[in-house]
Amino acid sequence: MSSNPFVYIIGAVAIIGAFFVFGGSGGPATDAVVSGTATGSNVEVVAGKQIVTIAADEGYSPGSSSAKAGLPTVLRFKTANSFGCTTSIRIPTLRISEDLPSTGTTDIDVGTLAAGTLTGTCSMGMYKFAVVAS
Ligand SMILES: [Cu+2]
Repeated sequence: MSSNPFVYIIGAVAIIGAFFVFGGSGGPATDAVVSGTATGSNVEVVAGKQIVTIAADEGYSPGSSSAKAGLPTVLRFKTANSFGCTTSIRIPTLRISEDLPSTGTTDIDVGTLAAGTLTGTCSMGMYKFAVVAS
């Protein structure tokens, strides 16, 4: 028996909850969707949260992303019929170890991004990705 539907429900509730917290306060310009401002094209800021989208298949694409330091950030991994070891994410400095579905979207919360380079790898340490924050 799979617990996956339950996980999706929890995820959906969390996303909706975050929407209320960040989107429902009637706050200032932080609610705006800002794309491509001093960040890479795979990086966007939605309601104050920075989202770095990385495709995992045969390696990670893009291998290096440019982001802004000081923003709460999630790495959004996308897989589409991916079966290699790239579906197993390791970010040693944050003690993150997470498996991706072979097809789907997985957000990994990396907290508020510090200036510098955040590096992750596949489970074997063979493929790498980096988020360079400044
Ligand atoms: Cu590998």
